[in-house]
Amino acid sequence: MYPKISTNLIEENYESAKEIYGSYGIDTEGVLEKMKLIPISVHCWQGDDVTGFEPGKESLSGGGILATGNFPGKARNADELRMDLEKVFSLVPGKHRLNLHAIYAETGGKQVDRDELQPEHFSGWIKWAKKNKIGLDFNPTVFSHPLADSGFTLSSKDSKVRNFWIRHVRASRKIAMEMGKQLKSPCINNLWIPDGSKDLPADRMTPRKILKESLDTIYEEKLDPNYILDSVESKLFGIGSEAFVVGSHEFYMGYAVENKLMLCLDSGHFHPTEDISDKISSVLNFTDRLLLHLSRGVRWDSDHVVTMNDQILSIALEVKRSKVLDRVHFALDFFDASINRIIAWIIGIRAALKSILRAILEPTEILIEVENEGKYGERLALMEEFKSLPFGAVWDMYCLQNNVPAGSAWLDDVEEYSKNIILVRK
Ligand code: RNT
Ligand code: ZN
Repeated sequence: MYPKISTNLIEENYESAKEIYGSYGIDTEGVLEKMKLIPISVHCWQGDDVTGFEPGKESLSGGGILATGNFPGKARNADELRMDLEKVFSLVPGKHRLNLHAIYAETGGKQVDRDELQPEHFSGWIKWAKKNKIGLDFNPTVFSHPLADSGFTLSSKDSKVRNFWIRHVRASRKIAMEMGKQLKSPCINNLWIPDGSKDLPADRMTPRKILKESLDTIYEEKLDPNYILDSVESKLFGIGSEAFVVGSHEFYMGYAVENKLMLCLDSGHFHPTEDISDKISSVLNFTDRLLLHLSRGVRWDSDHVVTMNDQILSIALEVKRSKVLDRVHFALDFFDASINRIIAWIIGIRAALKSILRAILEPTEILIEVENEGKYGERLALMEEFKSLPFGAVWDMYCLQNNVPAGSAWLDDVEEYSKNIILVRK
């Protein structure tokens, strides 16, 4: 049994936190209301180590990404994955979204290649999303497939390979559009491809020209932004693409700006000391919206579970300070197979939400005021003091209002679920 915080204590603590924040001009009630409008796009792939349900596939392969660990009980089919997700959603405050990949299609055991996928293969997910009143986001899966084995997909010099992937991404846009239409909430269709090479290429220009042409073919069809929002995700390197990645940051930044697409910044896709928080106010001067993949790289793009670390906090603070909460979409992207997958999910979602809440609670106006007066010592002093404001008491209230356990009590729920459901899976 993990300690439970009593409702009385939560209310008492909240009242004093409200007063302290109030003295800095922050209205905690308003902040709690605002939190209700911020969805996190929860990635389905933490539930099965990015395996998906294609008949005969047992694990993720290729693409330069890797899920390590062998914790028992990963979801083996869509029903199990949905059940696990329901558990997860029941233990985090707020209303969120689910982010699917094309490999999570339900084809009734039939082999349907990726370029033939249709919205009907996702009708189970759409039905489930309707029932649970959540929105869906989507991703074409351009890895874990024989036609991705060469390390090149949309930038391949082989037209057979390239055209297959063009057809797949186009099919994905149709699926995403249907999701957005049926759920009455625009579906973000995010494209990430693994293309690149292990060692120094002699020609970097040709693959990038080919990728640009493939993208032009994919996005030439204009689709209704009320249903679908297209985004493109860059990367610095991957396993097996250490020397060269075709879809680099500059490449997609240029492409997104020129073609009015959304850019996706993954917090694990830059140099290990490079922080994506500083990019937010730059990118949003040139694009309408921004998708963020929150992840935690440990020495490399290792996709560790998101925690409330400096990186995630500064991302949240930048979004708040730049007043762009309505133009930024928060999504999660990690896959840890070494610990209980339900716990991994919940840690990441709660950490992201806590960071966002803590950022919204920051008395930013005061910082800007002293900054404008040139009082830089005071600015730094206040930033330090604000770190120990009682955001935890507001977080507990947010949990209470949303009927989910505050503190660590959610672990008891997961333990029960794991014992009865997860650990009995073979
Ligand atoms: C890979 C990208 C990409 C994937 C998911 C599974 O480095 O981050 O977003 O993690 O699409
Ligand atoms: Zn990502």
